[in-house]
Amino acid sequence: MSEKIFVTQPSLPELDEFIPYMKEIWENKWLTNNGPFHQQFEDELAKYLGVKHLSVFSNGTLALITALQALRITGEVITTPYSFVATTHSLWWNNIKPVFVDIENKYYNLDPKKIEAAITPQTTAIMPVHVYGNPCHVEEIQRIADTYGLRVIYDAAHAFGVKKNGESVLNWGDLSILSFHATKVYNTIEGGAIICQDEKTKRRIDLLKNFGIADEVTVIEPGINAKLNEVQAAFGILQLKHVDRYIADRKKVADLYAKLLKDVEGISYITQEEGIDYTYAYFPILINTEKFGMNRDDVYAELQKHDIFGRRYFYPLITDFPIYRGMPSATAENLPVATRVTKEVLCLPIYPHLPLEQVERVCNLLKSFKK
Ligand code: T4K
Repeated sequence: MSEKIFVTQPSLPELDEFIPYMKEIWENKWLTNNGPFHQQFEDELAKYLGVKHLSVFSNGTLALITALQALRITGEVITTPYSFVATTHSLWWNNIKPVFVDIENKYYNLDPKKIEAAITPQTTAIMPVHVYGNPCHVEEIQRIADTYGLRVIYDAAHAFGVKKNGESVLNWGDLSILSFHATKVYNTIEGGAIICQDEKTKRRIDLLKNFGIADEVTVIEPGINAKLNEVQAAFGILQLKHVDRYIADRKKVADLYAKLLKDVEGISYITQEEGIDYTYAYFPILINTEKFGMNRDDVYAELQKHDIFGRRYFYPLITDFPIYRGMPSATAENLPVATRVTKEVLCLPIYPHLPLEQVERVCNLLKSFKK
């Protein structure tokens, strides 16, 4: 048996590099609750990302839940069925009804042309996802939000470091959230952030992630505990020193996949628009059964026989899970593009230290399956 290759593997610095940070924490005896590393991390991360204000979190899901609380979102929120369940779960935890709108054909993001038809008097916000880190149609979404007086909260869990025309995509909308989970381009083991546009909103978010505590004797909100501890904040600072290399190495993997799979009939992949700085979070391919001669699930299973563990992100659709499938907007007729894409997508292994010979091996196997 060869070594198992998973869809991803965490990017890690050398262990020795982390020890001095740990020593400092041990000496400080300050482990959490807005400690010195936490503050330094927020400053350095905001600079790296090119955003004005951000608040780091213990994970992306709590960041999403808190983002909705920060803007006091209620009623209905328009969102996508083509994402990780955390997107919609964050609405559920806030007692908000998700209204599902289909995705477009090219990047599999929320289709702006279909948003207006889903707006009702109860709609208060749009929650699009930059799926795989490809930017949504941000200008059109903002135009709709402005016309109807809606808030926009981007689930940017996959969009660490992504830029459009030189500017961070995280600056679009009212708020954006990031995930720093182990499987992401940039990780703090677990972690996340909310990016906001002004200091006042940051103060509110900071209160909400710390039980709503304003001072020793004042609790002004029913906040939650979503703080990032000092060990992970320090790890985040260290990871920032390496992340450009992680992204450059991911690009090599993605470029090789693109080169080797370019002319394989029945396999397609996303190509970036001009002006996008992409960070290669995922390498999804779409398998057209008729043209390729084998369906996605068989390709997925065949690769596993060779110890290659791709993932069907995002299958099933969120709207296929029992908690959501009874909703009027969750029908396949309402979501034809998502219903097709979820059956065809397979995310191939991608991470900085994935040997390029393994990329070649995956591509050769795929070519050998073609009928
Ligand atoms: N919004 C969106 C759009 C998201 O995609 C996510 C998370 C969120 C919100 C919520 O953010 P967080 O609350 O998670 O910060 C993974 C991740 O757990 C999840 O963070 C991510 N999205 C989702 C797309 O993928 P699984 O269930 O696929 O993870 P798992 O454990 O199967 O890991 C995938 C592969 O990675 C494994 O086969 C092996 C490898 N792996 C994984 C871990 C955890 C390692 O090699 N080492 C590791 O430590 O959900």
